[in-house]
Amino acid sequence: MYTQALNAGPEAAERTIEDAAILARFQERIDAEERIEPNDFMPAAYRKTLIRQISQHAHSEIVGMLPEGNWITRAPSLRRKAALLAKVQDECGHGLYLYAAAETLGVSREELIDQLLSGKAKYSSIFNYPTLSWADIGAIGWLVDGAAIMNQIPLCRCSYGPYARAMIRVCKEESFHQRQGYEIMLALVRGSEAQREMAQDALNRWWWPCLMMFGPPDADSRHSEASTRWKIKRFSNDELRQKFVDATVPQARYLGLTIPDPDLRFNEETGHWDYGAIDWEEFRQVIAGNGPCNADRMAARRKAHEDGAWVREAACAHAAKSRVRAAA
Ligand code: BYC
Repeated sequence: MYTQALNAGPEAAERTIEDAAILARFQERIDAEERIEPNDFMPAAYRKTLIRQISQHAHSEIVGMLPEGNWITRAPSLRRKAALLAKVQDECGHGLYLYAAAETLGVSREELIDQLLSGKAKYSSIFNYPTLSWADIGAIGWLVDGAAIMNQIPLCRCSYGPYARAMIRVCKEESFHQRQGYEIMLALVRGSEAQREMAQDALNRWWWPCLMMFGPPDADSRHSEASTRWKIKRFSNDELRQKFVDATVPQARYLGLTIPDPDLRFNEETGHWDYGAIDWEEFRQVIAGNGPCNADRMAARRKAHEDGAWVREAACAHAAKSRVRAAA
């Protein structure tokens, strides 16, 4: 790079060397585990990848309210309804912290919402599957929130301050969600034969999509190299997937349920559970918009946005009035 710059003339060379020094200083800060804050220098690519990941994460939390929200009116008891309501509200709160964290990078909330509603932005593949029975609410809490915790605990140490701090509270709440899900599963497996079968059926349907939540295999993960160098990611997609499998197999055994993978076996040499091949074509189809519920999820979000237009207008009118009063 330096030779190239020198060939381009002394001024360009000086600029390039200066830029390289600034970039090297940024990387030194990352390597020294310093937190990067909104007003600090950051390379454009670092900003871009954070906006991408944080906004996808925020969209996932918001779209993630839909599969479970579907069961609030059908929860089997008042206690279950209260817990599910609280969980779904927590997911909404997570979405809002995350949009606020993304806004610190210079992108507006409107832009982010437009990207989601126009289908340009991704959200987690897992929320494009249907919730067919009450056991699915147990399976989501146990497995989906369990996978989310595995992915998000390391994000509490992410190099970008506002994202890392948001993750601390999110993880505490996800931990309650995971327990409430596991407790639903426990009640079902201790119930009638039909309830046990319902729990097994939910595990059968959610297991593989949960493994896909961690993203493509490391060899196909296009953002991993840079995100790891910048300490946004602390573990690779495959490492986190393995940690999730290792943690979840004993939990399934305790429930007396069978993980739907004939190739699952404990590997004495590695000390990990080996699992079977993931259907990556299904994953590609789901993130391309062709999953079982993609169209429904987007239609629900668009309708909610349209129905909420009057709230945004009223809030803007109120804010404008307050500004006029403050200026008078
Ligand atoms: N679904 O290079 P890669 C929750 C995309 S919410 C869809 O490995 P990266 C909860 C990826 O975006 C859980 N897309 O990417 C809420 C990229 O596409 P683009 C959400 C996926 O970023 C309610 C491409 O594939 N959690 O917990 O290094 C109720 C290549 O991937 C998925 C987060 O968002 C997927 N599963 O790694 C209950 C956590 N996987 O952008 C629970 C934060 C990958 O190039 N995010 N893609 O078009 C992350 O940690 C990382 O973004 C990922 C992917 C591990 C997901």
